[in-house]
Amino acid sequence: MSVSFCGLELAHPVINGSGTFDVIAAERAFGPALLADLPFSAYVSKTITLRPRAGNPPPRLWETAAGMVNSIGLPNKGVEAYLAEDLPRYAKLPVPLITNVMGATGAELAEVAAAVADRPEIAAIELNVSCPNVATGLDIGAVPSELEAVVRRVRAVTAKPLVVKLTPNTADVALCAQAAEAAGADAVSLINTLRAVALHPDAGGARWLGAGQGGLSGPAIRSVALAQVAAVAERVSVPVVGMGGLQRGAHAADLLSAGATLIAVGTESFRDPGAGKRVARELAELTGRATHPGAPRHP
Ligand code: RRO
Repeated sequence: MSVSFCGLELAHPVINGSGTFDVIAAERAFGPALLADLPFSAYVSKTITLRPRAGNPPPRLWETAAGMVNSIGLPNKGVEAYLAEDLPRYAKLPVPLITNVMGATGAELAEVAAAVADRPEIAAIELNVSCPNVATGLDIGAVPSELEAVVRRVRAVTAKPLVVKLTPNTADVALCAQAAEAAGADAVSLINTLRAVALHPDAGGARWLGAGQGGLSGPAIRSVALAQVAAVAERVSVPVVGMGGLQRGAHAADLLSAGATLIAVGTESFRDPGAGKRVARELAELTGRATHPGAPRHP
């Protein structure tokens, strides 16, 4: 099941979605054995920005029938404290570290990327381009020409493998993927959460989330993820990291057959912190079985 990805040799194709599995908190809760036996073949840390951010006002979560809406608002300690406090802990992980960064403009993103660019503990950088452009209200990654310019700026400041985490909130995600590739991305990852609103259960249409809107994740978005991953994989030659609502090995196999090289477990890790390990095991069993003619494909 080992897999090559952007020059990294990974033990299996299952990683985590940024912001959905906090290894520092997990070590506190479950002990150091968890880190030695990490469920993921690479670890993606949660989004960091240039300066510290408090995040959005509460409430920040809403559970839906088949998923959840979050508006966490990227609370983080900023890149300087990330490098000083978190990086030494992540460096002890037995797998490569992918650092996820975000900025409101190309200049800001390039500044964060440059700050992490020469740290040997970091194997790759993932760019989160789901930050809203204050002028248009659209995500900065939603418009292919704007995305291309942003990725070019970041490409210029780092030789590390660059993964662009595409936004699904766009007219044509494959065009965005092509723009990222043209600007020098080494890989793309998708899907981030789908823009969503939750209403207060008993306040006549008032919005529930403190920030007014958020992003939908979980099983509800699995079919959208499958469609977007397939559309992107058909149009780019860089590797694709597929994610969105997967819960089982069979769902991971679907994303791989849609053209993904790696898959990421996200919301399912909140329900089952062992989900990464389970999905990797189920996927290995399925792949093994699939080599025998007549084996059932999806349980
Ligand atoms: O922090 C968040 O609210 C957040 C981010 Br940065 C993201 O990329 N996706 C998401 O669903 N929430």
